[in-house]
Amino acid sequence: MSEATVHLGSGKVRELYALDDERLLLVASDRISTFDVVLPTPIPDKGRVLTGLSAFWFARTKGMVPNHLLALRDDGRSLECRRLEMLPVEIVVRGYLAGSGWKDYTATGQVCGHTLPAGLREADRLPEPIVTPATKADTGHDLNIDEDEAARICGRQRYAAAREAALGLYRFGEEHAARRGIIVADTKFELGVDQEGAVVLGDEALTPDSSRFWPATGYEPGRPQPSFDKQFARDWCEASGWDKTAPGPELPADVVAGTRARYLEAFERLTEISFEDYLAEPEVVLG
Ligand code: Q0Z
Repeated sequence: MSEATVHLGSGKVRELYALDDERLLLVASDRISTFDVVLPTPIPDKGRVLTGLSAFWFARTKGMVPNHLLALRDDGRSLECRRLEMLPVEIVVRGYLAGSGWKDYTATGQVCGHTLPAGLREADRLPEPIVTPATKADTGHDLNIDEDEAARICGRQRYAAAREAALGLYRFGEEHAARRGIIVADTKFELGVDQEGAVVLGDEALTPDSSRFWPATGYEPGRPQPSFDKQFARDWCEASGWDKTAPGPELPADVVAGTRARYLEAFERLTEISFEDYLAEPEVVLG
């Protein structure tokens, strides 16, 4: 990294730097968060898996929705990006009923203003994907809002463009993943606007950290589904008796190895590229 690189901010597991007035550098660490807490033990190569997957999706969807990717660095964990004016709402697309969507549905029969059919079970596939925007609340937690509120916040035209982009991206990713045995239950997109006023996909896209990935094998609505990537770590944390407040527990080596293997498996199934080939030349995912 050049000396002029300015650190702009930290996410739970990522760092953001300014390269110049027009370009940012997004760096994915090997940190893992579970139950909303970053664990002290890294998962080797997790940041490379997420960066490679994002770059893979950016390359394959750029004809459908323009995105911020300028370059994938040789370290395999850093993306050079166009600087955008980010929309103040996150666009979540849900194809299955999980998490806060399931919770809201059990309480009200609705999710973010979408009235859903009666009788759905936890983890059921929805008749069609729904868009459920959210704002960053002061607590750092996301606050679900309805689409009308999102349209007021973003401007109607901008919101309409962002929601169509997000729906198209989700349908593409969900179908691609399903053919490779991974259910994308839901996913969060962060979109922005470029200098020409076009809506552009930013941040990371269709990664295990921005999505719920479930193994298609063993999928059974009516109960919570295991996470494709984090389930070993979650199970170990649950069994350890940890009270889920910071700091989290150190993970034992076998749990680290099992979790790393699941991330690599997600990468290889979705990209059909060996992770070894990615490490040798990250740009293979752009082809
Ligand atoms: C992304 C974030 C991270 C902390 C701002 N292309 C872009 N243009 C303008 N802003 C952003 C992007 Cl990606 C942007 N974030 C999220 C990422 C660390 C915060 F790695 N914030």
